[in-house]
Amino acid sequence: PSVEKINTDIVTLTRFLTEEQTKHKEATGDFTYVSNPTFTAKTNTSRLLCHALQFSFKSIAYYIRRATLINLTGLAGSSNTTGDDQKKLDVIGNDLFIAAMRSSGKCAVLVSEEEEEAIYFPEHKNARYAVACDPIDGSSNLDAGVSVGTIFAIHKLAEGSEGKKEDLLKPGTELIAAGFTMYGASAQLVITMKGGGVNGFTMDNALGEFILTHPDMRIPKSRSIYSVNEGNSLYWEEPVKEYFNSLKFPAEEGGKPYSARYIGSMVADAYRTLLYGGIFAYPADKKSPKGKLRILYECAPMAMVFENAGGQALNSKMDRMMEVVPDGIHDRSGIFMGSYDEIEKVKKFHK
Ligand code: AHM
Ligand code: MG
Repeated sequence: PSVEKINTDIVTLTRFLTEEQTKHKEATGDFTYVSNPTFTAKTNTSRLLCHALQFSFKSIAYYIRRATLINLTGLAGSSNTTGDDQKKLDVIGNDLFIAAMRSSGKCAVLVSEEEEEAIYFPEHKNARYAVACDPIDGSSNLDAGVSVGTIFAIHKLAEGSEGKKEDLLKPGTELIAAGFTMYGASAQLVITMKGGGVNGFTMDNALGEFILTHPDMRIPKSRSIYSVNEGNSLYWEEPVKEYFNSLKFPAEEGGKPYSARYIGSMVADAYRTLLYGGIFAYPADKKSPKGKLRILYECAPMAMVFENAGGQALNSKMDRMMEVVPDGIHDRSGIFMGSYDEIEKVKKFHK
């Protein structure tokens, strides 16, 4: 490339968060924001948590890339809370994430898909955050080298709380930050903060940094792509069947049917949907009346990303996903998320 085309003013994730912080000085001491720039303790708080998150993404990406070479494919011989067989990488991803949160010193309570109970870090008295994560989402795809990802959601502890699971059993509207990293051809990090936009970063393996490559992501208002496991259609409720049929068999003469895209890794299906538009759905059905995906670390963080990018996310009762309050840390929900207009169509079919 010619010299003048090389970008030397690179925005790393760390730089991005620092600049956001100074932009929002007036905001409270949140995940990145500080109320008073001289109060560095708060600044450090958010940075430390963020550094720990970044490190866990980098190290999970590293092990996934090397899995086939270092005998990390296949099952670990154990199963998690919901009886899923754990892959060796599920176990490693979980351990890496827990270690990162513990060592940050800023996380008081952690819920992971791979752990039945919430994990507490009482040794960190100043920790003010509660984190939920799915360390490796889509792990059934791992051995085939298909994209998987890590999903995370961050709440602030309630005033006076030292960290309990109730700090996470809150609606998505109270999340202070959420996002996911997809380990694909490159590692892509998508992050959003309360009241903010959605920003996408690409891992530069040589620099070891996440670089801002997709600033202020907006999901297209509509696009003729649907993403759902059609193998479940026998069990779908009528409105769901009718909605998807309407995409495949357009009512108007000469209308063009939608394209189908389903990877079976929510992060990858969600990332494509965010960039290209369309809909991703995992509806509740007659076989799984509560749905498959988990509210705390799959549905709510994705809903926050989609809403902040201008899209919508609903559960199978057509409630706003962000307002759903789970009773238990591993509760499930049906979900429809995607382009604004596409979700409006889903609502029409449910009236
Ligand atoms: P996991 O967390 O055990 O990997 O399961 C979640 C995954 C999602 O990534 C994906 O959207 C869905 O399960 C696919 O399920 P199915 O194989 O039933 O289509
Ligand atoms: Mg998952």
